[in-house]
This record gives sequence, structure tokens and C-alpha cells, in this order.
Amino acid sequence: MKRYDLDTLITNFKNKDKIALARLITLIENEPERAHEVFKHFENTKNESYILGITGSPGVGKSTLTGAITQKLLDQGKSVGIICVDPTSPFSGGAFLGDRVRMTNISLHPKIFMRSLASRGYKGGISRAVFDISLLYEAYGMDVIIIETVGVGQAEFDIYNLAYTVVVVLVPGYGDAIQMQKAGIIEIGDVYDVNKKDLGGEDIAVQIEMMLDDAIFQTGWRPPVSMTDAINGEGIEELIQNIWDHKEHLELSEELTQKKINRFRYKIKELVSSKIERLVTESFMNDQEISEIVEHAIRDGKFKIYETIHNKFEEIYFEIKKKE
Ligand SMILES: Nc1nc2c(ncn2[C@@H]2O[C@H](COP(=O)(O)OP(=O)(O)OP(=O)(O)O)[C@@H](O)[C@H]2O)c(=O)[nH]1
Ligand SMILES: [Mg+2]
Repeated sequence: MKRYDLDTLITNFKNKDKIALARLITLIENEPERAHEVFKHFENTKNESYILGITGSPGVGKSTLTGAITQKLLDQGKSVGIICVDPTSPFSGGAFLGDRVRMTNISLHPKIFMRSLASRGYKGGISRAVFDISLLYEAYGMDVIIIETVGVGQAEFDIYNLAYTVVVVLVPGYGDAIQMQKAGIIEIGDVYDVNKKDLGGEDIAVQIEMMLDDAIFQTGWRPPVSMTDAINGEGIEELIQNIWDHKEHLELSEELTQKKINRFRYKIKELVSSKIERLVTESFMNDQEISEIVEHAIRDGKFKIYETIHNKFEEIYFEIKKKE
């Protein structure tokens, strides 16, 4: 992309053009190394988005809930940026509450933007892509960012480090309390929701409540449990209220500042490491050089491999020092 094009894109983006937003996301996904070129244009942007994570097993209704929550937020005049990480089912989710905004029409609404990410195929990794898109949404001026992701504690993407409030969604028939504890579910949620309450779910709600009663919460926040029917919009207001209550708790206890710091803290090492890795593979150790090291090892004896690597490292270190 030419410089001139990027400038135009940024201007349009600042004028709230959703096509420009879409193009910038694609640009950063494909060329993560150009992120600084993009983000330097937003240095004076003051917007702070509230970041919400919605997680739970495949098919529990995360997207349908996201739709229902988004509709309520739109009713309150808020704008919403959605990121779906590795969805197993397409974000169709039927209709938004009241049928006013169909999910299929989501791209037409001026105050919503949605991006779906498959877990593979991002040059900088999925976690990097989610982080960058959240920053772009924030620069765009979104009031709320919703990140939907399957499961908890995935190595490749940890929603806990990015979202300020994590909603864990469960459904009737999920299993017993032990299973939930094993899955690490009870540690991660700030808010719990038992969705598909039209299919039952009283007993699972009771089990979660009992488990939460036994747990100790150092921060003084005891996660609330709501029950929803996301298709008919039942219980959504209570769920949203629980989310805002948690937000208020974070604000009053200064934990929100800590979470905002954490969002960047856990990224910094990763971003620097990936830059160094690129430097190494591009400048110091391409496939050709690896082949040479292997040849040496085979010729001079395999036990020499560590000596060779040690020497290679010294050489790289020396080269880098020279660059300083
Ligand atoms: N009965 C009932 N079905 C629901 C409810 N909420 C969602 N569903 C249905 O459950 C199915 C899965 O819903 P999704 O919203 O796609 O679930 P998801 O958790 O986003 O799924 P993945 O992104 O694939 O993990 C769909 O057929 C929904 O219509 C509910 O409250 N009650
Ligand atoms: Mg989904």
C-alpha cells in the first residue's frame, strides 16, 4: 500500500468511515510490522473503550448473547466493536433483540463493527491480531469492545489479560461442579451467565452459586450469576447490570487502572520478542545458515552442536552490538 493511500485511509477512519476501519484491520493483520505507521496517527486520540470478554464452550450462545447485549448498548446510544476469535459456528445468531437489527445486517449499522478471526493464518499470531484490532476499535471511538472466544486459558490467546470484565457462559447440562473446577472456569469469571434458561439450568446456577460461596475472593468482588434466554432477550438487562456493577467495582478499587496496565504489560515482551525473532531470521540465521550449522554438526560430530550454536550466538550478539 502506498503512503498516499494510508493517509487517505487514516483521514477516512477519523471521519468514522467503516470501510476505512475494515481496511486498516486487514492491513495490520497482513503486515503487523506496519502497526507503528498506523498507530502514530492516533497519538492525540483520547477515547477509552470498555473491554468485555465473553467466553464459554462452543455453542453455548456467546454470539447470540453478544447480539442481545449489543442491541441494548445501541439503545443506550453506545457504539460497539466486536471481535470473534475462532468461532465454530458463523456469527448469524438469528436476530438482535426486537428484530430491529438483523445480525446479517450488522455491517450496515453505523455504530457496530464486527470482525471474525480464525485461529490460524495471522502473521503476527492471533493474540497480536486481537490486541491490534482492540486498539483500532479504541482509536475509532468505540464505547464498548466485546471479544468472544471459545474456552478459557488457551495458550495462544488469553482473554483474561485483555478484557476488563470476563463473562463466562454456561448452559444447562454442562456437567457438575468438579468438571467446572477442573476446566478452570471458576477462577476466570467476573460474571457468570447460565444461558438457554428456556431449557432448564436452575441446578447449574445453584451449583455455581455454591462454588462461589466456598471460594475466597481477595479483591472483594464476588461474581454474580445471571440466567438468560439470549434468543428472546430474557435476563439480558440483569446480565448487563452485573457487568456494569463489576466495572464500578473495578473503578472504585483502582483495579481498572491495573487491568489497563496489564493489557499492555503482557503484550510488551511478546511484541519485542517477535521483533527480535524477525531480526534473527531475516538478518542472522536464514535457512541457508541453519543448513550450514547442520552440515558442520554432522561433519564434526553431533556433540559439537552446542559449541557451534554458542559461537553463532556470540557472532549475532557482536553484530547487534555493532548496530547500536
Ligand atoms: N434454546 C436456546 N437456544 C439458544 C439460546 N442462545 C443461543 N441459542 C442457540 O444455540 C446455538 C449456538 O448459538 P451461538 O450464539 O452461535 O453460540 P456460540 O457460543 O457463539 O457458538 P460458537 O461461537 O460456535 O462457539 C444457536 O442455534 C442459537 O440459536 C438460548 O437462550 N436458548
Ligand atoms: Mg459464536
